[in-house]
This record gives sequence, C-alpha cells and structure tokens, in this order.
Amino acid sequence: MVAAAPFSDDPNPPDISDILPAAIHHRTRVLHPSIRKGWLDGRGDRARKRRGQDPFVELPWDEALDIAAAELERVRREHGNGAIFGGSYGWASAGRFHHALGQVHRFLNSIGGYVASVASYSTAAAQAIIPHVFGMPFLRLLWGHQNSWPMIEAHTETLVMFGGISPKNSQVSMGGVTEHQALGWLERYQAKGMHLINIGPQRTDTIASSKWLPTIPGTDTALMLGLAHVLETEGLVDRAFLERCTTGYDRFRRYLFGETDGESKSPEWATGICGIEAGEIRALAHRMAGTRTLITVAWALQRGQNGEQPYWMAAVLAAMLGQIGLPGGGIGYGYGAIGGVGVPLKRLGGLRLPQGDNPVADAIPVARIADMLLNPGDQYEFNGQRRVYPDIRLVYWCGGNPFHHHQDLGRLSRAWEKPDTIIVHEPWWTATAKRADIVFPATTPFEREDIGRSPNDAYLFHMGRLVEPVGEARDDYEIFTDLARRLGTGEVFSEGRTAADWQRHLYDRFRQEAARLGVETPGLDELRRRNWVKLPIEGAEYAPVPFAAFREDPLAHPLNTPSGRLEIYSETIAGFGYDECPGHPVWRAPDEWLGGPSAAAYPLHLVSPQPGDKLHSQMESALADIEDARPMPVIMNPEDAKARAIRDGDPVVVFNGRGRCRARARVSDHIREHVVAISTGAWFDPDDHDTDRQGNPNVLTRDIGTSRIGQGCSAHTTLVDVARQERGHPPEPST
Ligand SMILES: Nc1nc2c(c(=O)[nH]1)N[C@H]1C(S)=C(S)[C@@H](COP(=O)(O)OP(=O)(O)OC[C@H]3O[C@@H](n4cnc5c(=O)[nH]c(N)nc54)[C@H](O)[C@@H]3O)O[C@H]1N2
Ligand SMILES: Nc1nc2c(c(=O)[nH]1)N[C@H]1C(S)=C(S)[C@@H](COP(=O)(O)OP(=O)(O)OC[C@H]3O[C@@H](n4cnc5c(=O)[nH]c(N)nc54)[C@H](O)[C@@H]3O)O[C@H]1N2
Ligand SMILES: [Mo]
Repeated sequence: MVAAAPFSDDPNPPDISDILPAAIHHRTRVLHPSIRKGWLDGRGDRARKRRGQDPFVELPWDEALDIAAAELERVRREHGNGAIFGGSYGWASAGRFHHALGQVHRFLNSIGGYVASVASYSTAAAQAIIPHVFGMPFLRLLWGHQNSWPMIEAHTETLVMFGGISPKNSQVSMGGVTEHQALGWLERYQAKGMHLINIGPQRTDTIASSKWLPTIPGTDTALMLGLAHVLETEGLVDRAFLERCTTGYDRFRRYLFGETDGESKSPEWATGICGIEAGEIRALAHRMAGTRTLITVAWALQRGQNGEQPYWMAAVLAAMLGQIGLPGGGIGYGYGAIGGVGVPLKRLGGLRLPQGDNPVADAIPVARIADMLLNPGDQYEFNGQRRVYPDIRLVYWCGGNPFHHHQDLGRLSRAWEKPDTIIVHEPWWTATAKRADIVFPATTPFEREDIGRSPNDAYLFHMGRLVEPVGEARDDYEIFTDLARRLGTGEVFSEGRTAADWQRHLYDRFRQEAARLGVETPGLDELRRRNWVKLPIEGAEYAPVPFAAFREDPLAHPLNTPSGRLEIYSETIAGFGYDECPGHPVWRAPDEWLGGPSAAAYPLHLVSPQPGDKLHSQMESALADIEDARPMPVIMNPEDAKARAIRDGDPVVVFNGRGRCRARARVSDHIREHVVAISTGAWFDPDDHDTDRQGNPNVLTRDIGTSRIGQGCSAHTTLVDVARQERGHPPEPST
C-alpha cells in the first residue's frame, strides 16, 4: 500500500486515512505469536507484576496455540467460565464478518461463556437514564426518534448545542461512514441564518461562526436549571404540553424553586456555577421560548460524574418549551458525535456474525473493569440492582486497547496484576499488547476480504484484500477456529464454514432481509466486481417528525414508561434511593470541578475529547513518527499560559495526584480560561518516573462510575495543573 485516496462522492473527506499505508507496514506490527518470558517460565505467580517489562518469546503458531488452549482449559476446569473476562471493549476495525468483538464473543460462547461488559464508554450513562425518561433504549431514540439534518434545516430557528456539534467527530462511525455530511449541514444552517449557540469549554466544538457561551465543564445541568427557572418565572412554560405529555413536573418545580433544598435555581444561582452571566441566561431562555428551538447534547456531557443529569435535564427543559413532537423542535443527543446521526435512512437489518448464547449470566458495566479486577466479591449498585464483582483469572482482549481507553491508567496497571493470564490479539504492539502474556498477531482489514456495511450509512462495500498478511499475522477467525478445535468446540464455532463461506452466508441473509423491505442489492459476486453500491435508502421520508403521534394523542400513543408519558419525575429511580440521582434531575457538584475545594490544588479542568486525526489510538504508531507530533498538544488559554510562563510550543508536564504526562503547549483563546484539553489517542508509555512520554490524558483522569445509575466512565471529571518541563518533575503524586 502506498497511498489512500478519498472516496469520490464524499463532500467532506477526512484526512484520517492518509496515514493508513504507513501504519499497515509499520515497524510496530506484531509479526509472530509472542509469549511473555516470565509467564512462560511458569514459576510462582508467573511474575504478574512484570507485565509490560518482561521480554517476549516468539513461538511457532502451533506451539503458541497449544499453550493458549491449555491455559483456557485450565482456567475453565479450575475456576469455571465465570473466571474469564471477555468484555473486550473497543472499536476494532470496519468489516462485518471479521469484526473482532463479534469473533471473540462467539468464540468464548462456544467454549462455555464468559463475563461480558454492558453498554459503552461512549454512552453508558445515557443508556441507563434515557429508558427511564423516554421509555425506550437510548440507541433507539438516537437512530429513530430525532430530527434529521434536513428537518432541522427546514424548521429549526435556534439550535442550542451543549458540547457543540463537531464535524471532526462525525468523520467516523461504527462500521464506516461514506459521505461526511455534518459540516455541510452546519454551513447550510448558518447560511440560512439559524441561531447557532455552542455551550461548552471550547469554541472549536462546532462551526466557528456559532455564538459561544464558554461554560465551566460539568456544570451544564446548573445552566439548564437556570434556563428552566427563567421559563417558569416569566410564564414561558408550555403548561398544556406538560400536563398532557409528562409526569412529575410539579415535584421538579418545587426543587427548581428551592422548596426541597432551600436553594432557588435562579439564573444568578446558575451564574455562580457555570460562569455564564445571568443576563445571558435570561436572553437565551427568551430566545428558546420565542423561536422553534432544538436542544442538542453531545455525548461528552455524560462522560463525567453524574453524566445522567444533563441528559435528563435537557429533556425536561425541552418538555417545558413544549416543542417535543414539532418539526425542528425538542431534543436530540449526539449529532456530530459519530457520522450517521441525523441522516434520514431506511433501516436495514445488520450483517452480523451470530454470537450464540452466553451461559455465564455475569456482566459488568463496561467502565468498571479496574474495580472488578481489584475487588472480586465486592458488591456494587447498578441501575437499581445490587451486583457482585466476579473473580477473574483470565482476561481475553481482541479489538480494543484498555491501556488507551480506560481512566486512571496507574490504577488499571495495579488491577492488571491480578489475573493469572491475559491474552490479546492485536495487529500492533499497543500498550495493552505489551502488557499481555500471550499476544497473537492479527491481520488488519487490508489483509483479508470482507463486506463493509453500517446500518447508519446508505452504502454497501466489498472490501478486497489489498496486501498479504504482515509477518505471520492471521485473521481473528482463523485463530479462534484453531483454538476452538483444540478445546473440542471447533464445529460449534465454525459450523464447518471458511471465512468466505460465512461471508456469503451472512450476505445472502442480509440480501433476503433487504429484499423483504423492498431494497434491491446486488449478488455478492456482482458487489465484488462493482466494489461499492449506494442503496436507495436515504431520504427525508425515512425520518418522520419525532414524537409527533405521542404529542398529538399521548393516550393512544403512549411512551413505554410506567406513566406512559415523559418522566420528569420517575418513581422507579426514586425507589433506588440514590442521593446522587433522586426522582427528578438535580445539580450535584462533582468531586472535581473548578468551583470545588480540589481546585485549590489543581486549578485547571482537563477535558479529553476524541482525536481529530485518527480513530482513538489506532494508527498511533505511524502518527507518532511525524516530526514534533508527540507528546500530544495540550490546548490552554493565554491567561493560564501566562500565569505559568508557558509559551506556545513549550514542552510541559500535565499532572495531578493520580499521574502526569508530557505535552506540548498550544496556546489558544478558543478554550475557556482554567480549562485545558488533551485529545485521547496517544499510546501509554510511562518513563522511569511514571511520567507518560506521549501525552495520554488517561494517566490523569478519574476512574469512578458516572453514578450508581449508569456506572459509565467519568473521564471529563478531572482537575490538573500544568508546568513547564524544564523545571523538572512535579512533586510525586500524593495518592
Ligand atoms: N475523528 C474522530 N472522531 C470520533 C472518534 C475518534 O476517535 N476520532 N471517536 C468516536 C467515538 S468512539 C465517540 S464515543 C464520539 C464521542 O463524541 P463526543 O462525546 O461528542 O465528543 P468528544 O470529542 O469526546 O467531546 C466533545 C466536546 O465536549 C466538550 N465537553 C467536555 N466536557 C464537557 C462538559 O461538561 N460540558 C460541555 N458543554 N462540553 C463538554 C469538550 O470541549 C469536547 O471537545 O466521537 C466519535 N468520533
Ligand atoms: N479520557 C478519555 N478516555 C476515553 C474517552 C474520552 O472521551 N476521554 N472516550 C472513550 C470512548 S467513547 C471510547 S469508544 C474508547 C476507545 O476505545 P479503544 O479501545 O481505545 O478503541 P480503539 O483504539 O479503536 O481500539 C481498537 C484496538 O483494536 C485493534 N484492532 C483493529 N482492528 C483489529 C482486528 O481486526 N483484530 C484485532 N484483534 N484487533 C484489531 C486496534 O489496533 C486497536 O488497538 O476510549 C474511551 N476513553
Ligand atoms: Mo466511543
């Protein structure tokens, strides 16, 4: 591979793919099956503490597979399948059959099951709270009950974007996105004269011409309460809508006016928390009440402590405005978070490898992995349930990079010493692969044939094999087939099919399903010849006005909530007895934020958004080679830089009580004062002083659940400080 070119029909092609050829042939590829020496020697506790430091021994495939199969067998026999953790979170790569997570889960099911993980780092808090409020899964709301881009263009007058709508983030999508539309729509909204309001710490979170309200991170719920207060005191609330379509408003209203906690949520109160002037809050409330307004909320807002609250409160605010069910009005979550949100599509069934059944019932909230490894047998709460962490002996990862994605990597390193064995399939020597015991080299999509298809995109692709497998890399499917055979479940796993057989089988099923829905698709051989086809499934007619029937007649078209209405007060949640999330949305100060006591020690709030130049940590190997690319930039406000005698481009150390990393200062007034931003994506690479050399923000982030409701990741609830690197290392972490 020498170059990657954009797709001809893409209106706004990203340049992420430029780096692919360099990454595919990079020196950091895993070339041979590799087993950590200390583990192989097999003495004592197999030197678990030396994970990440020991050298690896390269072995022939057959020998390495025998060893892995024997270890899986031992753990199964001695501890049962409930001691195998196979959550294996991550995005892996596009391609339907070779999707790594589908492969590992099918394999582990075939050998008797595994402890799974539920929800995602992306939207765990949303997935927990939204069903209580709207009576449907979050992902169904997202893909089926939101205003489409064209509907917004036609009807919305004011677009209030909490956390922005980022064209950068909509460059990618699960399974692939072909036409990158988000920027084009935002430009059309702007040309039309729509009021675009970006609420959040960074101006760059959406199109530059938007009005920017630079808020303090983690305080959106307070600002929304301030807006609600204005609506209520100035008679701008749609009472008729609230009475017909919602339940519990009066109880929420008592909280709004401080009858239950002694604090009225006035705009002045909100100002003291979120940093936006009361006059500005009033003016925004007036505009929202006086125009067709769509409130949008980025996923990032729920990736913080009590991230459930802004999601719930935004729905309450939209209900108070009474525009839910009107075209271009109401509420929407995650426009721009990934490509495909807002695109009006006829939904076709997926093209997915069947997973089989998992006989192990146990599953953890995805971001609680370190808690689980550190505290086997401990109880925890999850969305009204009391659960117990299992005792994990073997961790299997295929298609994810926890030493990139998890919070507080120092803590994860300690948790990682607990299991007997860690098996990883990876194309590259990532931080996670380096910390495994058994590493199998996996192919990338360019080294195998597959079918490309996303349910959130109108295209269908044949993905040809472009290059021979690098080194001794094998497809995950082949590796699992060989392991399953050794464990006596070869037939259950493969059903006697080759990869090509499976692809034809899955594709034929997809084709039949599409035909049933009236969509013609080419046969597989024709698709292979044509490379790609655009299916006739995109059009405004496929996205009707969300909640229109419910709004019209909520008795005939109730929501699937206990009350049949939108729940401003939820008896179910109140029944859980969680103070952080009583029966209605509330503002609760996070443990770390700029208004709290910990800001005295670490006075800057760190946000860690997704990287614009890649997908998570993928292709990092080749990107890190680019001159001056690492360590990662830390974006900081000129005032904060000046106070620390830091100039643009200076090498700095970002630190707090949990850890520290190197970074390069990028001084910009597009970020709010006292907020700094480091994108995720760098490979964790600590030096002898435990300072990460590359700039991975997760050495700094806090590893707590969003709340007992969602137990999601709280990456955005993090305070830090920054110092110029010449001054030597900052003090040792205190915790
Ligand atoms: N190019 C690229 N695109 C991606 C990805 C990628 O790796 N690369 N990853 C994809 C994935 S997996 C996901 S889940 C989505 C995530 O999509 P999002 O969650 O929407 O995006 P983020 O980039 O994490 O954050 C967006 C912005 O939220 C702001 N923010 C942070 N905290 C707060 C807060 O408390 N309040 C407010 N108002 N704003 C806040 C930050 O300024 C940040 O820049 O992105 C997807 N898109
Ligand atoms: N601080 C902070 N942390 C975050 C976030 C944040 O906003 N802030 N966001 C979180 C979110 S939303 C997400 S989604 C996660 C991202 O989670 P990550 O797990 O970091 O995601 P990826 O980097 O996509 O991981 C995929 C891995 O699979 C490998 N891979 C690719 N193709 C194949 C294949 O075919 N076979 C095999 N075996 N392996 C393959 C890739 O090389 C890569 O190492 O990060 C989370 N972490
Ligand atoms: Mo994500």
